[in-house]
Amino acid sequence: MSDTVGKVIRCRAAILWELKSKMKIEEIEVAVPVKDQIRVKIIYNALCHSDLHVIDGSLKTRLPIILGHEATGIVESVGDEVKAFKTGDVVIPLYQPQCRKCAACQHGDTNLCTSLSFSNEGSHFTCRGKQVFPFMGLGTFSEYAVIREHMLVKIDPRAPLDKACLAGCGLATGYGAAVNTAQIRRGERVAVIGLGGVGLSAIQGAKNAGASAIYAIDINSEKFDSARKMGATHCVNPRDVPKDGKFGSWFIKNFGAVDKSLECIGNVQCMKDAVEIVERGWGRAVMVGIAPDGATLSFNPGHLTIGKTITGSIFGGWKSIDDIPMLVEEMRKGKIEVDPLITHRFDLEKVDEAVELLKNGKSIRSVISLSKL
Ligand code: PAD
Ligand code: ZN
Repeated sequence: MSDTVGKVIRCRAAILWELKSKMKIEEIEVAVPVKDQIRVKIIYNALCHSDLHVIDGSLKTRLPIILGHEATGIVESVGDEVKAFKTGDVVIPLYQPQCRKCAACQHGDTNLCTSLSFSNEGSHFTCRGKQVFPFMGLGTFSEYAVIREHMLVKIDPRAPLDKACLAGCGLATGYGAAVNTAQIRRGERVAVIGLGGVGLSAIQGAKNAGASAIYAIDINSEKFDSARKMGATHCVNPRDVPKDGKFGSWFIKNFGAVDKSLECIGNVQCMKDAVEIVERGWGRAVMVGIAPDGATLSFNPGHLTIGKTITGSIFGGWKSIDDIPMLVEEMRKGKIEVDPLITHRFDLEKVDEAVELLKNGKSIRSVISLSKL
């Protein structure tokens, strides 16, 4: 790698120039890292529904943009203020940073580090003279990306990089929402609504936490096999509810209320259902899915009066730099399963095929290969 240090790198990246369009594979320039910046050679990046939210315009960002935030890579070179990383380190980029200095980092109950300033930052990517923005400060659908030191974590170099990338978002988000945010305890009854990479990881978290019943809920019954593999005990399709019925009351009548529910779609109606189906007195409904910009959630405040808790989390509530290496370790030892989540693999040229599959409910995670190891 040494022949690239100190020089601008020209490499391939997938650029979204306009909303609701295909990404284009382009040659871009990636700047030399300065100060606390680190240039990372990206090896794998899995596609998440949050990337789709940008493409379809429901999550507003600047354009043109390089998407991608669920990646593994290898440090190529570092800026002069970087202390904890060196060339060759194996890393996961983190859209949820951990600076260790801000009030949130020093608080035990949250992972929402406030050093998150990527929306105000410029870009290290250019294409044909134009700045191209990195999604959430990362932009890892590129062979190289420049990332700040507190948005990167070292992992065990023995970890399989094509699987460990899922710890950069989907797996960590769902699993953590179950164990950290929902705080699922042994013997509890749990419902997970939405069975993508995030929901299936929530199911695995519930299973490993010792849940006694796990209801996997999705309008796409093709997801039920994967849900059972991850630990679901019952699979429920809301399309089976009689035309004149409401999902919440139908669910309670058939299965009873649950201790914990997790919404893993970003659909406001499903969020209401999640509130509806938890136990009065102690039930906890966790919102994980990201609703479209401008959406509002309304529900009968009586749900709160009778003691239900409604909450949510970003990145599964993990303190990213402290916790992600531990998750990767659990994956390496087989205590956390990843294989059932990876349904497809593509080269960067085929990234739009991965988008179509995810949009149409035909895939869980597609892992895209970028630079060669
Ligand atoms: P995905 O597209 O793989 O899965 C979504 C699932 O929901 C699919 O299986 C759909 O069939 C199902 N679904 C859609 N509509 C309904 C409905 N009305 N009723 C029941 N099921 C339905 O997405 P994903 O798992 O990659 O991501 C899920 C959400 O989580 C998405 O909104 C994403 O942006 C969000 C997310 N949040 C965080 C966070 O930190 N909070 C992190 C990563 C992703
Ligand atoms: Zn994601």
